[in-house]
Amino acid sequence: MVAAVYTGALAAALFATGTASTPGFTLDASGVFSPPTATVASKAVTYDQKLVPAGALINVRQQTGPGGATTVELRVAGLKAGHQYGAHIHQKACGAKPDAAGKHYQDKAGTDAAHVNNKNEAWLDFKADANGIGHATARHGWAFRKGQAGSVVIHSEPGTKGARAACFTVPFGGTS
Ligand SMILES: [Cu+2]
Repeated sequence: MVAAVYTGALAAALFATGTASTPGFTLDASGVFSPPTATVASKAVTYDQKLVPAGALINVRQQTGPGGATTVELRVAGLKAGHQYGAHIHQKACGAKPDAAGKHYQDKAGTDAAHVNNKNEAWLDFKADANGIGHATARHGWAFRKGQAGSVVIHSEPGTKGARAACFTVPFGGTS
């Protein structure tokens, strides 16, 4: 009993130290896809309704620990059953045009193979199941730079070749 109380106090002290240097961050964002022509603008925009129909659902969760390690979870529903999608975190918010989201978020910026991969970028490729439900998780030892990760873009195929089928604006939190 005494030992348990002592351990708890120690853990609280360690946590407080971590919080002071690099605060942790959590986010839970959900959206319903609609075309960019919708009267009421949505944070979730579909550019290809064959792959991401209007009314499909998306949920994105971010958890960044006090040390900066970051986990992002993606869940989608209402997509094309059995289809293989690509998905990445992009730099900017979504817009009426697919290009609005800008480039992939990168931990270390660059354009060669050493930079364009799922270790230096946050990829969330997934396959929709028979019910059109998909999920993916990306874990990294690094945190986003504040204000530089703004959306999840869903692509027509896995990897980096697919067209932009849909986009969800997410204000990912990070360090400055
Ligand atoms: Cu992308």
